[in-house]
Amino acid sequence: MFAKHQIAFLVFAGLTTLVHAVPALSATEFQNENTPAKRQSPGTCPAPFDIKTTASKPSPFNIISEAELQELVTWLSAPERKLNLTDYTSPNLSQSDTYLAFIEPLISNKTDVLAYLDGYSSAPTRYARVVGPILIDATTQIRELDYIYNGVNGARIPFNGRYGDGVRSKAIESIVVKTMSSLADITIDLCGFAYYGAADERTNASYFAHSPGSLDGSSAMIWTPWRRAGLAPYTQPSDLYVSFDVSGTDSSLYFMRMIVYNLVVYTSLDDFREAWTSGNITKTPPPPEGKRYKVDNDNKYVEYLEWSFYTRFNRDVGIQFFDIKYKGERILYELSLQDAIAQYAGNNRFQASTGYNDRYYGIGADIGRLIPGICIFESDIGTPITRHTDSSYMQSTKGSKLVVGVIATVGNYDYLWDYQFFVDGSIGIDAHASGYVQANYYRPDDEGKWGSRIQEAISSTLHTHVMNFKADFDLITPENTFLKTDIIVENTTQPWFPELGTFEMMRYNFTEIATEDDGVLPAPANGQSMYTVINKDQKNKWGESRGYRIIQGLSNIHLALQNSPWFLKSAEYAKQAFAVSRHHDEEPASSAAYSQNLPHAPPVEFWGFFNGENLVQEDIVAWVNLGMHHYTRSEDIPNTLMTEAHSSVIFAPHNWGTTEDTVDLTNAIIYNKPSDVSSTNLVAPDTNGVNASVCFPILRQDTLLGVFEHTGTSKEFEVPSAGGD
Ligand SMILES: *[C@@H]1O[C@H](CO)[C@@H](O)[C@H](O)[C@H]1NC(C)=O
Ligand SMILES: *[C@@H]1O[C@H](CO)[C@@H](O)[C@H](O)[C@H]1NC(C)=O
Ligand SMILES: *[C@@H]1O[C@H](CO)[C@@H](O)[C@H](O)[C@H]1NC(C)=O
Ligand SMILES: *[C@@H]1O[C@H](CO)[C@@H](O)[C@H](O)[C@H]1NC(C)=O
Ligand SMILES: *[C@@H]1O[C@H](CO)[C@@H](O)[C@H](O)[C@H]1NC(C)=O
Ligand SMILES: *[C@@H]1O[C@H](CO)[C@@H](O)[C@H](O)[C@H]1NC(C)=O
Ligand SMILES: *[C@@H]1O[C@H](CO)[C@@H](O)[C@H](O)[C@H]1NC(C)=O
Ligand SMILES: *[C@@H]1O[C@H](CO)[C@@H](O)[C@H](O)[C@H]1NC(C)=O
Ligand SMILES: [Cu+2]
Repeated sequence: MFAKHQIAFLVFAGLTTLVHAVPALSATEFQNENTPAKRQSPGTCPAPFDIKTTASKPSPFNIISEAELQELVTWLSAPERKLNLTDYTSPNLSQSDTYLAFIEPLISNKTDVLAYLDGYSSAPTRYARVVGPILIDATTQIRELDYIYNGVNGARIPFNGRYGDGVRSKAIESIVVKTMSSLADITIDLCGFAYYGAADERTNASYFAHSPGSLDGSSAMIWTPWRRAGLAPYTQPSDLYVSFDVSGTDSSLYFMRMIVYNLVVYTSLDDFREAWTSGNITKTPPPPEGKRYKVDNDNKYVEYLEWSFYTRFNRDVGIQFFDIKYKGERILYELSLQDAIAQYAGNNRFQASTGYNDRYYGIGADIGRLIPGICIFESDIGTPITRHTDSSYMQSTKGSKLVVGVIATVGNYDYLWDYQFFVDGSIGIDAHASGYVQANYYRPDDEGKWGSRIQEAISSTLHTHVMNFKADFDLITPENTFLKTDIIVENTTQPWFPELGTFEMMRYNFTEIATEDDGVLPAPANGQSMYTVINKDQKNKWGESRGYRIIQGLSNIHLALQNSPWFLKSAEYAKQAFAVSRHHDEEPASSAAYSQNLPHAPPVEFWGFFNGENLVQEDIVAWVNLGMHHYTRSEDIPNTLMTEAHSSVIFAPHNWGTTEDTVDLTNAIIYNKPSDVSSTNLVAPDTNGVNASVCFPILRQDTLLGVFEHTGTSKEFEVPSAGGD
């Protein structure tokens, strides 16, 4: 059995957010009316048609019905269970009560699920998390759910480490109101807001309790960062932080521990007031106007992408991009593939010495030979760019991108490169490869060292693909700087944590790549370095250097071999993750077509670009590799699969500007909660000019949950229908 006060909270492990000043919606407000959405379309676009299939076995993952869970609540609440449960719907529910807060089906052990799925066992016994098994009959028992918790406390969550639910918030709110209302005159002066309680109409500040609010459960001490209240207070911070001791169940014992304003610690209300009265507090600037998640209803801010660029076609490398601009400002002068190489391995004359420079064969020349080569289309990115649900509104920005797709067939391989221009100012490159592996004669004495056996007498061959890209950033002007931002860990102290002494804290540490001597860079271990190109002479509104970040994606590999005779000097661009050099007209490309048969004396020796030149606020070029180590397998027959043969990189704005400078909110929508939830009137959602598709009639339960669509690559959106049923 669980100890008193534990039962309800165990299940919340991992959820700790505590939001104040935003009353939680009750579940019933979201309950749908069990009316299935109509599939018949009144308009012109065809209704989606469901194609039916049946799983070979009933799911072992969705095993307990709503009705059964309700039955379980009734069973748990019976006096014979001796749980002394207070009804969780009681208006007088207090944090010292024992109550059911959460029940869910327990995921079955994998051992049992596999035994069932693989056919040698019946369906796993069904359990509910909190209590189980759920069969309500004479054999039903309660067991402590402890086998999944190997921490020092097992399944027992100390009260001070409990989940912050509404009942807990209510208890904490008392000391917060008492403290903050007594400081209202000071907070109005320093921060322009005051707090008298969530429901008090004079209140125009909000706070939340930071997490974690306890370290080991022996006490609970929270920090409350203070913000201006409003639709999205996350971007309305102030410099005021107040800490409270909220240990234990008796809220009358809670007390204010510390106030920190402008980095000065005050340990009592009197100290804080005295400093303020004597003019000994340096006032910090008020919070900025935050527009990030706000949609201007009057202006119906809807635009299509703001990108512009030139393309060029080239025999060696195919499509190249020049003068890429976003909102009229130049981001890249050039973005282009330099070469696509493949290095093979083996112990025979042919495989060991194979090293292809596809630029030699002509990546451009091979575009469109077998497949229509280029296509440009707009596509959904599969996720929203932003999304957030609050109690009073719900917003989302549909993620769209323009894709310039390039497919080249070079010999045994097809390459597919997607250049993508996102609605948020990001540029992505995705590379895929498919085709025939260059197979080897199968010899048992090779012991599989260079590939697996894939046919009676055929072995596949280990090889590496590397695709080098030139990214000549010209952020507004050509003079840019390459900045490495490391996340480093230090032991530190902070005056407001006297109880901790020294503790580990991470921070940024900046290093400019000063000269070409440092221009060859590894892939950051654990992603703990960020690479950005910045323009130190172009500051954004907040004085930060405007920049773009180079973010590694999938499989950003380079050649494993550094000294192979077959790529000795001809593929130096493919021997590190990143490189940054000074632009010179004499150094337009990292590779050359005629390198193929001159690996010891290639026309272009990439490392020759790196000769100590200054890189700070110069015209710099970043060289980035995509690729795949091809661990060949039987599935490569007949053709390599693009699902796995996939590599990517993203260039994303980094302090490029404020949201209104950078993000194209074309597809932003916001739904506001109706003031009267029980109203039968549909409140038309603010869709920022984008109306819902006629294929998805808006029903009453969609007042907060809605869908929208837009079509084509133009600014035209589908005409809405009235919807409803
Ligand atoms: C809730 O508390 C109030 C005031 O203490 C009391 O009058 C009321 O009967 C209580 N309600 C329940 C359901 O216990
Ligand atoms: C049962 O719960 C009530 C309400 O929280 C509490 O006052 C009472 O002490 C509890 N009884 C026992 C035996 O724990
Ligand atoms: C899952 O496996 C663990 C370890 O064998 C066992 O202790 C536990 O009872 C199993 N849980 C269920 C629900 O069968
Ligand atoms: C908050 O209310 C106070 C008066 O109580 C007022 O002086 C202040 O300007 C208000 N702040 C904001 C941001 O509306
Ligand atoms: C003002 O604050 C400083 C630092 O907190 C302190 O040293 C000084 O004594 C204070 N002066 C007055 C007049 O309170
Ligand atoms: C911080 O100090 C602890 C205790 O001396 C030590 O074990 C740890 O390695 C230090 N961490 C760093 C990042 O120096
Ligand atoms: C932080 O950056 C500076 C300047 O680049 C460098 O000298 C120093 O070694 C870095 N510190 C750490 C801990 O990496
Ligand atoms: C969206 O629907 C509203 C209400 O039906 C209509 O007035 C408006 O013109 C529509 N907007 C577009 C872009 O079709
Ligand atoms: Cu391959």
